[in-house]
Amino acid sequence: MAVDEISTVRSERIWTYAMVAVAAVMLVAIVHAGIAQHFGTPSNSIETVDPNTLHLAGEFVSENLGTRVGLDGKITTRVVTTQFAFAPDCVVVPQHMQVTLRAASPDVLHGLMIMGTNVNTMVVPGYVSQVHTVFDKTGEMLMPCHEFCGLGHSQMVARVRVVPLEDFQPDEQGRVSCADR
Ligand SMILES: [Cu+2]
Repeated sequence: MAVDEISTVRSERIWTYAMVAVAAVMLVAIVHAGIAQHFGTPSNSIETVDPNTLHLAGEFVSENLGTRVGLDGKITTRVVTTQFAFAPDCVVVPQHMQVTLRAASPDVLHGLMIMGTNVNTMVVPGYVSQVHTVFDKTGEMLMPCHEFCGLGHSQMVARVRVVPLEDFQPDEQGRVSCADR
Protein backbone atom coordinates (compact mmCIF):
# COMPACT_ATOMS: atom_id res chain seq x y z
CA MET A 1 0.00 0.00 0.00
CA ALA A 2 1.12 3.45 -0.74
CA VAL A 3 1.71 5.84 2.14
CA ASP A 4 -1.38 7.85 1.13
CA GLU A 5 -3.57 4.76 1.31
CA ILE A 6 -2.31 3.84 4.78
CA SER A 7 -3.11 7.29 6.14
CA THR A 8 -6.59 7.14 4.52
CA VAL A 9 -7.35 3.78 6.14
CA ARG A 10 -6.15 5.08 9.50
CA SER A 11 -8.27 8.18 9.15
CA GLU A 12 -11.36 6.11 8.29
CA ARG A 13 -10.75 3.88 11.25
CA ILE A 14 -10.49 6.85 13.62
CA TRP A 15 -13.77 8.32 12.31
CA THR A 16 -15.49 4.96 12.60
CA TYR A 17 -14.48 4.76 16.26
CA ALA A 18 -15.64 8.33 16.76
CA MET A 19 -19.07 7.57 15.29
CA VAL A 20 -19.49 4.42 17.36
CA ALA A 21 -18.56 6.46 20.46
CA VAL A 22 -21.17 9.15 19.65
CA ALA A 23 -23.86 6.50 19.10
CA ALA A 24 -22.91 4.82 22.38
CA VAL A 25 -23.16 8.14 24.28
CA MET A 26 -26.63 8.74 22.80
CA LEU A 27 -27.78 5.24 23.71
CA VAL A 28 -26.56 5.64 27.29
CA ALA A 29 -28.31 9.04 27.51
CA ILE A 30 -31.64 7.56 26.31
CA VAL A 31 -31.48 4.59 28.68
CA HIS A 32 -30.46 6.86 31.57
CA ALA A 33 -33.35 9.28 30.85
CA GLY A 34 -35.82 6.41 30.76
CA ILE A 35 -34.65 4.48 33.83
CA ALA A 36 -33.01 6.99 36.18
CA GLN A 37 -34.94 10.15 35.28
CA HIS A 38 -38.28 8.47 34.47
CA PHE A 39 -38.79 10.18 31.13
CA GLY A 40 -41.53 8.25 29.35
CA THR A 41 -43.18 8.36 25.99
CA PRO A 42 -45.59 11.27 25.41
CA SER A 43 -48.50 8.89 25.90
CA ASN A 44 -48.06 8.74 29.74
CA SER A 45 -49.36 5.18 29.46
CA ILE A 46 -49.10 3.41 32.77
CA GLU A 47 -51.61 0.56 32.59
CA THR A 48 -53.25 -1.53 29.94
CA VAL A 49 -57.02 -1.60 29.44
CA ASP A 50 -59.14 -3.56 26.96
CA PRO A 51 -60.50 -1.05 24.41
CA ASN A 52 -63.26 -3.48 23.33
CA THR A 53 -64.91 -3.62 26.76
CA LEU A 54 -64.15 -0.07 27.92
CA HIS A 55 -67.85 0.93 27.92
CA LEU A 56 -69.10 -2.36 29.42
CA ALA A 57 -67.10 -2.94 32.57
CA GLY A 58 -64.41 -1.46 34.75
CA GLU A 59 -63.15 1.98 35.48
CA PHE A 60 -64.30 3.72 32.29
CA VAL A 61 -68.01 2.81 32.27
CA SER A 62 -70.17 5.90 31.79
CA GLU A 63 -71.21 6.33 35.44
CA ASN A 64 -67.54 6.55 36.45
CA LEU A 65 -66.67 9.29 33.97
CA GLY A 66 -66.06 12.88 34.96
CA THR A 67 -64.67 14.10 38.26
CA ARG A 68 -64.94 12.06 41.42
CA VAL A 69 -63.57 12.55 44.92
CA GLY A 70 -62.44 9.21 46.34
CA LEU A 71 -62.89 8.03 49.92
CA ASP A 72 -59.26 8.99 50.48
CA GLY A 73 -60.02 12.55 49.34
CA LYS A 74 -58.08 12.18 46.11
CA ILE A 75 -59.62 13.85 43.08
CA THR A 76 -59.70 11.88 39.83
CA THR A 77 -61.12 13.01 36.52
CA ARG A 78 -61.80 10.26 34.00
CA VAL A 79 -62.52 10.87 30.33
CA VAL A 80 -62.98 8.63 27.33
CA THR A 81 -61.71 9.97 24.02
CA THR A 82 -63.64 8.73 21.02
CA GLN A 83 -64.22 9.66 17.39
CA PHE A 84 -65.14 12.53 17.67
CA ALA A 85 -65.92 13.62 21.18
CA PHE A 86 -64.81 13.52 24.76
CA ALA A 87 -67.06 11.74 27.27
CA PRO A 88 -68.00 13.76 29.19
CA ASP A 89 -67.55 16.91 27.11
CA CYS A 90 -67.32 19.08 30.23
CA VAL A 91 -65.60 18.36 33.54
CA VAL A 92 -65.38 20.31 36.80
CA VAL A 93 -62.17 20.48 38.82
CA PRO A 94 -61.24 22.46 41.94
CA GLN A 95 -58.62 25.21 42.09
CA HIS A 96 -55.35 24.65 44.01
CA MET A 97 -55.85 20.89 44.48
CA GLN A 98 -54.00 18.03 42.89
CA VAL A 99 -56.14 16.44 40.20
CA THR A 100 -55.34 13.14 38.52
CA LEU A 101 -56.58 12.95 34.96
CA ARG A 102 -57.06 9.46 33.52
CA ALA A 103 -58.00 8.94 29.89
CA ALA A 104 -58.63 5.95 27.67
CA SER A 105 -59.64 5.44 24.05
CA PRO A 106 -61.86 2.67 22.64
CA ASP A 107 -61.10 3.38 18.98
CA VAL A 108 -58.07 5.20 17.60
CA LEU A 109 -55.14 7.29 18.79
CA HIS A 110 -56.24 10.60 20.31
CA GLY A 111 -54.45 13.27 22.30
CA LEU A 112 -55.54 15.90 24.74
CA MET A 113 -54.23 19.12 26.13
CA ILE A 114 -55.78 21.64 28.49
CA MET A 115 -55.06 25.11 27.20
CA GLY A 116 -53.01 27.25 29.58
CA THR A 117 -51.83 24.31 31.71
CA ASN A 118 -49.08 21.71 31.55
CA VAL A 119 -51.57 18.91 30.77
CA ASN A 120 -50.68 17.33 27.45
CA THR A 121 -50.79 13.65 26.63
CA MET A 122 -51.48 11.17 23.91
CA VAL A 123 -54.25 8.62 24.50
CA VAL A 124 -53.35 5.29 22.96
CA PRO A 125 -56.03 2.57 22.54
CA GLY A 126 -55.28 -0.24 24.95
CA TYR A 127 -53.64 1.97 27.56
CA VAL A 128 -54.67 4.32 30.34
CA SER A 129 -52.96 7.71 30.11
CA GLN A 130 -52.52 9.39 33.46
CA VAL A 131 -51.31 12.90 34.32
CA HIS A 132 -51.41 14.96 37.50
CA THR A 133 -51.84 18.69 37.68
CA VAL A 134 -52.90 21.58 39.90
CA PHE A 135 -55.09 24.29 38.38
CA ASP A 136 -54.02 27.75 39.52
CA LYS A 137 -56.72 29.86 37.89
CA THR A 138 -60.47 29.51 37.92
CA GLY A 139 -62.50 29.69 34.73
CA GLU A 140 -63.31 27.57 31.77
CA MET A 141 -60.55 26.13 29.63
CA LEU A 142 -60.67 24.25 26.37
CA MET A 143 -59.41 20.69 26.09
CA PRO A 144 -59.02 19.86 22.40
CA CYS A 145 -57.91 16.61 20.83
CA HIS A 146 -54.45 17.20 19.36
CA GLU A 147 -53.85 13.96 17.48
CA PHE A 148 -55.53 13.80 14.10
CA CYS A 149 -58.12 11.06 14.63
CA GLY A 150 -60.33 11.29 11.54
CA LEU A 151 -62.65 13.63 9.65
CA GLY A 152 -64.35 15.02 12.78
CA HIS A 153 -61.08 15.73 14.57
CA SER A 154 -61.45 19.52 14.41
CA GLN A 155 -64.80 19.31 16.27
CA MET A 156 -63.35 17.23 19.08
CA VAL A 157 -63.08 19.54 22.06
CA ALA A 158 -64.18 19.45 25.69
CA ARG A 159 -64.34 22.08 28.42
CA VAL A 160 -62.61 22.04 31.79
CA ARG A 161 -64.29 24.22 34.41
CA VAL A 162 -61.99 25.20 37.28
CA VAL A 163 -63.98 26.37 40.31
CA PRO A 164 -62.87 27.76 43.69
CA LEU A 165 -62.62 25.04 46.33
CA GLU A 166 -65.69 26.32 48.21
CA ASP A 167 -67.79 25.86 45.05
CA PHE A 168 -66.54 22.31 44.51
CA GLN A 169 -69.35 20.29 46.10
CA PRO A 170 -69.34 16.53 45.48
CA ASP A 171 -72.64 14.61 45.67
CA GLU A 172 -73.14 11.48 47.85
CA GLN A 173 -71.14 9.39 45.36
CA GLY A 174 -68.32 11.92 45.38
CA ARG A 175 -69.15 13.10 41.90
CA VAL A 176 -69.01 16.65 40.56
CA SER A 177 -70.33 17.36 37.09
CA CYS A 178 -70.96 20.36 34.85
CA ALA A 179 -74.71 19.60 34.81
CA ASP A 180 -75.03 20.35 38.54
CA ARG A 181 -74.37 24.03 38.10
CU1 LIG B 1 -59.42 12.75 18.61
